[in-house]
Amino acid sequence: MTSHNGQWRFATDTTPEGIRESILTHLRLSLARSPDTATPFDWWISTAMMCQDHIVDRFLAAYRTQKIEKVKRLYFLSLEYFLGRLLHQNLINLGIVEQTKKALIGLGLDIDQIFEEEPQIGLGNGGLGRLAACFLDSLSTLRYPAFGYGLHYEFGLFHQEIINGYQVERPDDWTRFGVPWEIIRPRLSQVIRLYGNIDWNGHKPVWVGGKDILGVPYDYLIPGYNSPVVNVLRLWRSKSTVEFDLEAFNRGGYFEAVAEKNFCESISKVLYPNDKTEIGRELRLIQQYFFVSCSLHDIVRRFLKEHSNFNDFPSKVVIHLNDTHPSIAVAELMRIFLDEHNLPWDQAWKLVSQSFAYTNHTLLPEALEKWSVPLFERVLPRHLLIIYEINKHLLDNVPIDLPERDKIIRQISIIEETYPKLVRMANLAICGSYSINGVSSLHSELLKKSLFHPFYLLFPQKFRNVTNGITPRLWLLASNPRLSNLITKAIGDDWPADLEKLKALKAFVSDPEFQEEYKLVKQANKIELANLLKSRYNFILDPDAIFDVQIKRIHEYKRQHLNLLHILSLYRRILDNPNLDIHPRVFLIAGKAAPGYDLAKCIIKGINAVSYKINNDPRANKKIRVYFVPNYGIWSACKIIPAADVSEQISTAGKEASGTGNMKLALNGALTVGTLDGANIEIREAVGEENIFIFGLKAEEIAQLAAAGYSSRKIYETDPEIKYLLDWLGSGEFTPMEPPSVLHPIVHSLIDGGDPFYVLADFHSYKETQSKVDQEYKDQKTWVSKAIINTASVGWFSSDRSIKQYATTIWNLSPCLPK
Ligand code: GL9
Repeated sequence: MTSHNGQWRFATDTTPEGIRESILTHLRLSLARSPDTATPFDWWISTAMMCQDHIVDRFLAAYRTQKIEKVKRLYFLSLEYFLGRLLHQNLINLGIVEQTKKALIGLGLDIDQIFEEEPQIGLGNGGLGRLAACFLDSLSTLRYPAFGYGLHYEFGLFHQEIINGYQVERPDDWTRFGVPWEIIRPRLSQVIRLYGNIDWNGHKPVWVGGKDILGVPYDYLIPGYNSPVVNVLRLWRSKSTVEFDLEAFNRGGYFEAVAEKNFCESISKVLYPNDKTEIGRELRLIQQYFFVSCSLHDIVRRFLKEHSNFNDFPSKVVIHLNDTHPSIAVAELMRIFLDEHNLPWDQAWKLVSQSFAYTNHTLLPEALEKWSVPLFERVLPRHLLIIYEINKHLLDNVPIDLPERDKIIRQISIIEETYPKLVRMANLAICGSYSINGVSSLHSELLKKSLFHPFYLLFPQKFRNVTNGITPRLWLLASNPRLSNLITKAIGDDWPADLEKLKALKAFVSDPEFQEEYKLVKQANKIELANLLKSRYNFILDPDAIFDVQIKRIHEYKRQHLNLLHILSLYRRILDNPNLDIHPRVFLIAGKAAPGYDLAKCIIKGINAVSYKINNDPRANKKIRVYFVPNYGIWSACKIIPAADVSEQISTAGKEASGTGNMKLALNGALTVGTLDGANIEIREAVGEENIFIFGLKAEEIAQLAAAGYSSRKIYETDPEIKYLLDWLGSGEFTPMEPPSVLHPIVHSLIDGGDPFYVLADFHSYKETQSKVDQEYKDQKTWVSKAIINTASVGWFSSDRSIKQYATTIWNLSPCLPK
């Protein structure tokens, strides 16, 4: 790359001929393959390497300027990054899709088939990890200097197979054939410590003994859309500091010799597939500490290369805690300042508490990590002392005259006085951060009112809201080319960089020609999905039916079983009245259940059992069909979302912090059936209440019902339809080859289990709303105009808007353009 009159020109050739040459060179020199023996996988690697060359050029320029200008950087700490596939997105962001397509055609290859060769990078569980990936895209797009930090899991999110209706998990060995995006930098490895003891050297505690672990950085370069800036996602992989205990081996102790290595490598071995509930406690704590410690040492190292004085730290470094998982960072940065750089406590605390910002992603209490003090003390003895000291300062500073002071002290304390005592990591994150935000306006309000209320009383100025967003580059431009082309034809091509430009589509809402084209796009997407699901799973989808989709992790609070009850009620009405006048509908449900979450797995079985029965019942299968699409992930989302007519966002109000699938579906013209929960509320404001189907109890009504005493058994006993449906589900009729008790856990949870997510309370409201959907779909003209209004109105939900809001209101970060 060269600088010419202040203009950077990239040396890499972006003509189809140049791209072709580069692909061929990589095939020959990097893979030692010739075109006549190359497999499609070889071609995809060569194409990715060509793409990477362009990215590297930009990265070097961007990083060089950041260094020279000593800019403030964002450091984003997240235990999850759900990246999916990168080739298509990277080519889009570099602006070389068409050239690459031509180059590949010249080589006799189809670009879409090459895209399909790429293994998914599934280092995340769901919304939280995908949000982190969208944020990386937006950070580079908006030219903000940033590093993402995380863990390089050897196994990502499990693959889901459905066998006899049950979820079966298979390991995700995603790196097996190599990853061309990775840049391994062993020279930048970090050594971190675990376990050991405290030596009281006079008054100064010294952490001695313990075990050293090596963290090796694997870098992913993240280009932005139409942007010269490339940022880095640095993922740490754990290794042993001593490769191999030769002495033990020579003594004949082979297993002893490799035991140490195995322990160290186990740290970054697997992504915990849990959604919310905590498991595998010690290893999980070590995972969190390992990646945080590696990252903070890397951050401090870089800071000291550019600055001489720690007083500048908060003005040059902002560290974002993506959920509670990395909050040990507050104690670790204190330890680095105190023990490794000998700063006094007050100065260290000032720097730390001005450098961290924290996003909370859920109100569900089981997701807020709490570690038992004995475990914590064993693994991180020095950090426990630091946390005690932080806690003492926190509690000492509660004003003497504060009403209910003792109660508030008990609630905000970082230590929960149970037996054994617990370290409350969320409390540590809040007290160590200058900013705390929720991810939708309802969620941020609920944080202040309930979960973090005592902190809000003490530090109201810390609390903010930043509603989530999605990157339009993936969730429209890459995944829905038909709609993208139609939009570009109507309003020009600058919407992917400024999604609010979609508002211009409002002029076309009543334009018959545009309506017709929009409808054809949806129809073509539905046919494509129908063909795909037919060839993969032998599913039969009538493209003229309503495609009704619920795609997300399987969880009681997301209420896939409410969807199931409604499907059963429709089935029953069809059996009672074969002439029932409803528009044909296909219910598509997809999602993974945490392997240890039995009820969620039972819900999957229930959906598959009902699906089998209905799809094979000629009395019903022309009107309704139900399919569970296996192995939901970014790939299937990109296929399903463009084809959806109805988006199910039916969580118990107050439980879904934001949701982001709701935004993806609305953007692609599906109408939402939803509760007033999470970002659904803001989506309703954006699209207007005529263009969304809202039902069910509101968050405060749920709270009132809970306080008044909710009896689901009473509903079951007094509501004949609900009684019929639950008895039917539990009758064994849907699982004829298995004991009738197979689906009892679902039925039991809804009756005597107390129905903790108010499924029965919302059933009738849901059912009535679904009839409205059916009625309204019959008027296609109105339906299409509502779909267009949805697409036109949700531009605000771009992750560019979220990131701009973070940068200006929380991080105080400026864009940095390479010179
Ligand atoms: C989540 C929330 O539950 C979602 O409502 C929210 O949209 C995302 C992103 O902010 O974060 N929190 C959380 O733990 N998950 C979320 O999806 N769970 C998973 O990612 C599996």
